[in-house]
Amino acid sequence: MSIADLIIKESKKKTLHFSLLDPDKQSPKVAGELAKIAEEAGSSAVMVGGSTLTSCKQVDDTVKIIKNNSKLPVILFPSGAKFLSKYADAMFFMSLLNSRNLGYVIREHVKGAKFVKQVGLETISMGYLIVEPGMTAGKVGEVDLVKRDDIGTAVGYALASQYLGMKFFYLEAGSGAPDPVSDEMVSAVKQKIDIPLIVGGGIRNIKEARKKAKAGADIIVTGTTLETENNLSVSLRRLVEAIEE
Ligand code: 1GP
Repeated sequence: MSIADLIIKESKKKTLHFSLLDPDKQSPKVAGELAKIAEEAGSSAVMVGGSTLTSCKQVDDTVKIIKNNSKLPVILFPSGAKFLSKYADAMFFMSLLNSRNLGYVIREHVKGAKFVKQVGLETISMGYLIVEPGMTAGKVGEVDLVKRDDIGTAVGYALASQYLGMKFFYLEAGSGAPDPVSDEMVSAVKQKIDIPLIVGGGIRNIKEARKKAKAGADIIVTGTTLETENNLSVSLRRLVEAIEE
């Protein structure tokens, strides 16, 4: 079974948690240790990516160590064609739908496609939408941010993603956002689409994670908490349990 199909199947049973590791934020060794903790806590996959990467080697080194340290699927979350790794299990073949820069919408994909074919990476198509405040991803991605209360526009992008054949839709507030996307936006999008809804950006505690799960998120992504929590193994396990309920 492909990783995408496995995720879709599992997400029908419970809300899943994905751990995001940015190779620019810690050494590969630390990333490997964090992946092990994430696996033990019940996270379902490790996403690897970030907006400020500088080399493909950074991604390769991080992915290799994560693969050595855990059995979780490693899914690339790439910001460009230069940051792909043959060592990953799959990649989000994602289009940053509200970018003004066509590179993030489709042209980087064209540049990377031959490499993807050559190494046989599983591609998981995903519509990616950045909502205020957007943080670094919003700036680097040259995004026309969707306003926090503009639910109609978010629903339009989500439906357009589904109609274009995307397998997943990701509502993103930006890594480290002071507030995640609103529960109202999550709920309205979830009610309209049939593909799994991923929500991330600014989810830093159990209460917020549970609210997003209740609002309809199928998958919750956290990144910053992995880097900052003192007692990560306990707090992440609690968060995963809270969204599964
Ligand atoms: C970024 O949504 C993810 O793409 C993670 O955000 O770092 O705020 O958890 P945080």
